[in-house]
Amino acid sequence: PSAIYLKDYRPPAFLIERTELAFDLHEDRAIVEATLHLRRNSGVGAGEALVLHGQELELLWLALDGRELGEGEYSLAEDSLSIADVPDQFTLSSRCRIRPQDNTSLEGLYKSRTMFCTQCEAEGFRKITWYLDRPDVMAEFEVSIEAEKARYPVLLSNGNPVAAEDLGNGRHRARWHDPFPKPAYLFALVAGDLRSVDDSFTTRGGRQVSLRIFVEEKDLDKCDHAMISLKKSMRWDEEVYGREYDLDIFNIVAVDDFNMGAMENKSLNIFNSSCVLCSPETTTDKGFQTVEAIVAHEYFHNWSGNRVTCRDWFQLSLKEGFTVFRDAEFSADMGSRTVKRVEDATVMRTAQFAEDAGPMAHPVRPDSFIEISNFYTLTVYEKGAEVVRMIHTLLGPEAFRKGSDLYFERHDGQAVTCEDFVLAMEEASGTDLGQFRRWYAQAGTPLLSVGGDYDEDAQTYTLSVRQSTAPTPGQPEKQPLLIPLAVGLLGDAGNLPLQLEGEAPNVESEDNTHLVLKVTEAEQQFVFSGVRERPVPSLLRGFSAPVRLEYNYSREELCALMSRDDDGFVRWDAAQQLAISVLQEVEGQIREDQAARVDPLYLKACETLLQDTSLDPAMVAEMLRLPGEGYLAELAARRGGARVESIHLARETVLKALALHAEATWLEAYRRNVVNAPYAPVAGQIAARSLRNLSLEYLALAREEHIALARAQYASAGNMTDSLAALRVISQRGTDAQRDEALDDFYRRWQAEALVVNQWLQVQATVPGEGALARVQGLLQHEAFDLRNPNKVRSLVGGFANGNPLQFHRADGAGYRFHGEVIEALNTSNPQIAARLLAPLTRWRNYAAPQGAAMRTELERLAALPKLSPDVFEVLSKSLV
Ligand code: DPP
Ligand code: ZN
Repeated sequence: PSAIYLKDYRPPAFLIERTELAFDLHEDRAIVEATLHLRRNSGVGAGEALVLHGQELELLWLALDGRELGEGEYSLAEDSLSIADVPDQFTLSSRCRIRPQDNTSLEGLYKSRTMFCTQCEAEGFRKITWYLDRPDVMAEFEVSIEAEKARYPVLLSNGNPVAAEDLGNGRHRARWHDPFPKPAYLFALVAGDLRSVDDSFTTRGGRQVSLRIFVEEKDLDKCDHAMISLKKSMRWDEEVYGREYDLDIFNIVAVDDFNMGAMENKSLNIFNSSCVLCSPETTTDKGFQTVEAIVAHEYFHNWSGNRVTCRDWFQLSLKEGFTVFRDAEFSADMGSRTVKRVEDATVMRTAQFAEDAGPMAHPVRPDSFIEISNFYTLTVYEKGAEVVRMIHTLLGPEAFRKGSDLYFERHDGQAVTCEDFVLAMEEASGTDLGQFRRWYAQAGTPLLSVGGDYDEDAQTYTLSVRQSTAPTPGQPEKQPLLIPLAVGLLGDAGNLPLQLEGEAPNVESEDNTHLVLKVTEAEQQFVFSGVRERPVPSLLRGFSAPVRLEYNYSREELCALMSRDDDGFVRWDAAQQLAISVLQEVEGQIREDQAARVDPLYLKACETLLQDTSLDPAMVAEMLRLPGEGYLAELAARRGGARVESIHLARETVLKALALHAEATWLEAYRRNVVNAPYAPVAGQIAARSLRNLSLEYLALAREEHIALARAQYASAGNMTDSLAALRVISQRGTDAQRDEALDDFYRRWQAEALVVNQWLQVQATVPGEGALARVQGLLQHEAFDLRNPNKVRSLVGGFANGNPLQFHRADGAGYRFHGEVIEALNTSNPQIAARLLAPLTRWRNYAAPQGAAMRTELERLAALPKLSPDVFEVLSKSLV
């Protein structure tokens, strides 16, 4: 496999105006007839041959303008079909045989349980028929689907239904027409025995849109939340972005076997069932929030993705970064803005920064790739969203809205680039984003090192800021970025008014205590005047840029920020920094065989926080949740290599100290935060459950007797959030007998609910102790497990690698070997999932001996296997450089 480069982009030599597809679906084959109305793209590659993409297609027949082509008139190569001599305008018809029932890659047309469905992004359409499978070729689609009526009563595709016919022989046919020209990656087809929940939405412009969520009959009672979320999203996009829906139909289908979360196919969104089905009995609060966010995300793609799409796959963040930003703002408006921001910042700092620091590091707009499926990453999605958020911060909400209006208006119906987005933002706002553009091109996480200096006589406070970005693969030299650094200055009685020396009075925020500094140089100073007392700087407020920030805070200063700053993110971040400094200190003591001592200042600060009932319990929970072992390992990597055992011991020690120190307060928080109202996934209830269940975790650590609380909660829980939280505590902290009893009971109760069973698999993957690997290996054979189902693989195998650090990183390397063997199997059946599972092993450089070396050994073993998929090959080869 070889890399392709952004710099080699060329417009397509041919365009497709209309695409007619006829599917004939059978149990052992599907026959696909395609008629493509093609023409040369004027001015591009005159006289060039037509080259179509195709994979695993059995070509049965090919005709040009109705005349069948003989074997000498076209040439078939691996993954392409070329015809040398074609007119300027013509139709090309083909008939192919494909085998959906054997398609385990879950790209193209495949079977999930009893239904046919498709996943075409990014390059799955070429597994359906010969085509120009690139996003800058947009066609109007006419689709006919024929199938057995009894097994597949529902036949769906994009756009509007135009006909339904009974064919008399037990088969039937439906025809669909999508009036909006679209790239092939947005094509979708579904055939199955499905029921629907129906609703409707009237757009601001008066269009009546019929909304349907299609599921298997048994799941009909799990669609309400997705439907409510869809209607909220449609309204929100009208209100916040002025975007209305553009067809009379919007369909969602739930599918069990799905590589991604969901897919925004025009008017026929296909969802991983885990991202659409919800009920209080079977779904956690987190699950409800995920469904709301993903339904919104896919809906928002109708404008940011479908109406305006990407020119090429290097521009993926054009639609994904922008759409993640849109869904994050939507979620913030629907729930708690600060909690959402903290959650997103956590994902950035724990997972995206790790990606940026690893062998797969790439810019938000990558400049090369081997397999595009490997670039549906946290960098393209989440960092891409942070880049859009920074534009929003720099321009302000009104100018940003003008920019998005201009972008949608100017590029409606086009396939465009990240540059087009930035240009629209620049033009509409009159802001120069010249230097800012580097965020799209430069990989790696910038480091901001900040120092503060108070001059009491002059009453000035000077912030000295240095920025740097470490080299990443292929980018040894880095340039300074434009970084919006939101700051405040905390005084004894609250946040101080801010006045930058030599600047007009700060009127940006109502109370003048918040300012966005524009850091543009490698080194820069900002001087505040009229500062009457020595302040504690409140930095990177609201996580204003996706950077690492270093400031040498004392623990007292962190306590001050944590308890009194008026920025919720900074308060949370101060609690995290304090926890990290305590954890690192304890780890040092453990490594030097000293008695571990947890700083009482930290314990006291946490207890005070927990006692303050005026605070949002959700924020208190986030602040008292210790950073995970994976993140601590990532931090340790920069300090000489992570040692999993001492990190684990240190974290357990601090957890236990905090549990014991505040035991009575935890108990009080546990009792106080009980929810008596009927379950609803609303911010107030979610917050209470979150703090209550965190309290339960600490209590179980403080004293064995408190396991009884978990067992009582498990026995009486009326919703999955409380039930699963109790099950986790029992599994992690209870005796073997208690754990086995609870796990068995849970399975007996929920074995008919696949999504709940996935949670059960994940809980088992994280059970501590020597027996963990054998347990996980055993579960691979369990009736509830299926290697072909990505959700199950993620729950069990991903759950073990990411959620059981001590056992995954066993010193004998058996955890890695197990992991590698699963990847080996998936390399053949589902390369996308195989490549994704490699991520934990790619971090081998972060770990001290013996783990680091053993991880590398496993990667080398995999790299030597014959027949690696391009997906797996790319990750392995980049990781082993
Ligand atoms: N389905 C994926 C998403 O919505 C890819 N477009 O992000
Ligand atoms: Zn998306």
